[in-house]
Amino acid sequence: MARILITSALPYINGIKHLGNLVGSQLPADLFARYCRARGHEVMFICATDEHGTPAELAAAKAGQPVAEYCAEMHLVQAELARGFRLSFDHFGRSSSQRNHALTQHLAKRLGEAGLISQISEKQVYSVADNRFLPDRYIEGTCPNCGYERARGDQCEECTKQLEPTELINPRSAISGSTDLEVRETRHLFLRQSTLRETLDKWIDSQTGWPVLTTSIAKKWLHDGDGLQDRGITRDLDWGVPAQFEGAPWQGMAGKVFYVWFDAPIEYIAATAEWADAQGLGDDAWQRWWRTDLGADDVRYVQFMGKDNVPFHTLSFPATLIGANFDGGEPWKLVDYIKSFNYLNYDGGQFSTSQGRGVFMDQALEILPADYWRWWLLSHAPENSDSEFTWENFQASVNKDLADVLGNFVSRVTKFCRSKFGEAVPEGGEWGAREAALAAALEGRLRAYEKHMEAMEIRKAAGELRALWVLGNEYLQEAAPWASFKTEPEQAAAQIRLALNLIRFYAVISQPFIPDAAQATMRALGCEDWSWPEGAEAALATMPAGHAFSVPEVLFAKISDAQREDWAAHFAGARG
Ligand code: B3M
Ligand code: ZN
Repeated sequence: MARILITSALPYINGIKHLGNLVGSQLPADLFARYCRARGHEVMFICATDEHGTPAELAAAKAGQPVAEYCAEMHLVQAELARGFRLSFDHFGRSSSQRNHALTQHLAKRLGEAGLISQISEKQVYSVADNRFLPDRYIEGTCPNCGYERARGDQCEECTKQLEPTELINPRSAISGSTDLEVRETRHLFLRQSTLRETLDKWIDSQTGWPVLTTSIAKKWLHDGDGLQDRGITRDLDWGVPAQFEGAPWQGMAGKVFYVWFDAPIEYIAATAEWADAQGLGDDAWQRWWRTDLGADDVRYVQFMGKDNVPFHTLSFPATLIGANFDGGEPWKLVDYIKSFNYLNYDGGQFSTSQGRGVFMDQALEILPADYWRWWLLSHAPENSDSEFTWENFQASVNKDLADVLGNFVSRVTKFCRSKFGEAVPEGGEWGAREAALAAALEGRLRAYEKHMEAMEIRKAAGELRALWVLGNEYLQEAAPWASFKTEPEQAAAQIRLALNLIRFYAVISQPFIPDAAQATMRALGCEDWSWPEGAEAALATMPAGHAFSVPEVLFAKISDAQREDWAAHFAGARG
């Protein structure tokens, strides 16, 4: 049994997330967390809403609400949707929590004491029309790196480059659209990342087996151009973690807050402390996950995120944690593996929050249960390249994989048994060569499935799972218990006994992908034994003859052409 710490990138508070956001971090993280728990590991699975910075302020202003109130409400909305998608967080925290305020200031102080923070008077974009500085997302313009026209002041979404607002070409205010902008002086704290360049480079080189997508992005920003730059970690904003606080090793930061990307990853740790608080546990309960001197040395830490988040997780956040350990400071747990994703596109274009394009989490659950979405999204996860959601593809996958293959198997076997033997596992008969061959085939594929799940190769894992479901259907077709029943009822009984146990086997191994269907199946089977199959043969004898069951409701309904056309038309425009 291992100890596995899993974090998903924190969804911004600025509205309901679309399916592209979901499949880029929270959902695959949940798949992995569920799998690790099913294998008996001790798991801590953490997520939170990312509540600071310009995304939060802009969204609150648009909603006409005070930002604190907006965040509190939107956190509840996002938490409810996470539950709807069955995201099994141990804790879903808030980056605006007291815990995160305290920890962010504490780490900043450590960095300051280690000489890794400097105060720099810098030029910032000031909007005359808006009467304020325009940090980060308050400013938009053309990316100097790739030419994308809607780059934001802190990062270009297109090429992932981290930017300074003053670098944008043709800048405009995101508040008023005004181009009447000036550059004015303001003082800020800078994290001296450049001094950590070699340390970070060596650390990344020492990580084995990271996905190419992750390392290539990190290496690019370490070495391209002038290399890793020092980053401003404070902003002229009201909402956030105050940069001037009691015991701070600097002066002059009153009225400023830390940059959202400085405090957001720290919330991974703070949210674990929030979890401990909520459980009524002491600090040692969360520290054993995060401090290698306090028990976290045997923890494996895995992060999930979209590719645009990679620079912050391979460079900025490690810089914070490594820096906090300077001069015999505090040894914080660094990430062991970063699983990053490309983008999911929507029907020939991009999902877009700002333009309301695509299917959003609330809308998805209004039309179909979570499992349908989980299965499609995970089996089409944008791992090696961008992938695309189309309604045709969605309909085809659901109807074929879930309804025709898995659902049909469950329904045929349970109904046949009810009509011929009654609602209990039948007795009599023995396995023949066909059953032994099936068990061997299942075992081979199960081991492949485990291997892909452990490696977080999600599409490959989904492919193996589908193949496992197909094996059952093929077996049923060939064994044809409805025919053998007439001449050799004992043989049919043995076949159905195996098939009923195979349904349980499917429920247990499919649970990380489709938890609701797995639960419903186990309930119908009257079985509470969720133990992971060690060997297929033994697993197929879990429920003995005489074990009572009932026929479950239809597990997956097919999507009709009319429904598909309806949804495609309904979601074609922007969200209202
Ligand atoms: N909220 C960005 C995003 O959702 C950001 C992630 C923070 S992870 C610490 O893409
Ligand atoms: Zn760019």
